[in-house]
Amino acid sequence: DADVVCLGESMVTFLPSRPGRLADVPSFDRAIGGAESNVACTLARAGHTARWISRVGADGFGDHLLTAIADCGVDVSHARRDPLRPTGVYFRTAGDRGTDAHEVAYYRAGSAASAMSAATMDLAAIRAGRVLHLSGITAALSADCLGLLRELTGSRPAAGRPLVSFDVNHRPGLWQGADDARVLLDLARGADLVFVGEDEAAEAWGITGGPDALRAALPEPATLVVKRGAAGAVAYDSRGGRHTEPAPRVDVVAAVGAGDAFAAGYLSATLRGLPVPTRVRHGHLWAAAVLTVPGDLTPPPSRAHADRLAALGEAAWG
Ligand code: KDG
Repeated sequence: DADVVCLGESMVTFLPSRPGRLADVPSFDRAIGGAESNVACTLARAGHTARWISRVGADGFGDHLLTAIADCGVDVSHARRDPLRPTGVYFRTAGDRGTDAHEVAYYRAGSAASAMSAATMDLAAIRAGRVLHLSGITAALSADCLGLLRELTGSRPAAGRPLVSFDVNHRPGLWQGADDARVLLDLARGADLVFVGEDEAAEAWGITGGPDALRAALPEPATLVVKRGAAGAVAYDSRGGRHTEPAPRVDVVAAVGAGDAFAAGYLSATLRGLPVPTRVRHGHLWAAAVLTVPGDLTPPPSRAHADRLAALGEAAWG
């Protein structure tokens, strides 16, 4: 079975041919997007076995997504086609260099993936990996998708159950006044490993007291990783450990996808049994690779290269 199963909607993404407001951009180039498939693709490119589970329409965009994700080496055999609902798409602007400021326009309401539910998905296939990676984006797609996430995050650790990894991925544009704060906090409480950005936590939950305040609000997940952008990350482990790891300095081209790469790097090191601080360093290194390219996805550093960089002394970091 797979090392990691990633479940969530992927979309055909339209990236602008030049910077500017969505209203002014004359043309777009096609790419693929989707936080969970980004994690699956990045892990597969690093030699892990990764399965992506979702639904796409029986349309050309669905064909494109399945092909592009499979081309990364991901097992897409459990992704299903929905003959009645379309593949989601989204458009975004490039953002200002070095910032994450960009406009996003989603066309995904009523998409094939938004109809995923606990009753209609193959839960055994979803739980068949060593790690199950989920994100808060899925919770915002529909009541059925939220029910599916609740089912997958609700069970206590038991033999044979995958480690449940949850990236909060708060997307304000998808929630539209729904109860995002409570829903995302509840889901995070049911996961074993949680990734959250410090800014994101302030925006979603109004928690502004820094990493320790977040751990106080989220004591349940065995591991909580609080990402602080250029300031690095703090990981809290199940034994009361608190690990602060600075991030390498990079010249940021585009921030989109960096969180997914961070999760993938962290999970890769977790699967390899490396210690928590090294997992965070791998997260930083894989994120750095994506931060320096315009798209969401780029191959991660080789294992040998990442291991060498992760082993450098404190002075080389931050
Ligand atoms: O993490 C990058 C994602 O935000 C992007 O690929 C699109 O999944 C996406 C979303 O729903 O915003």
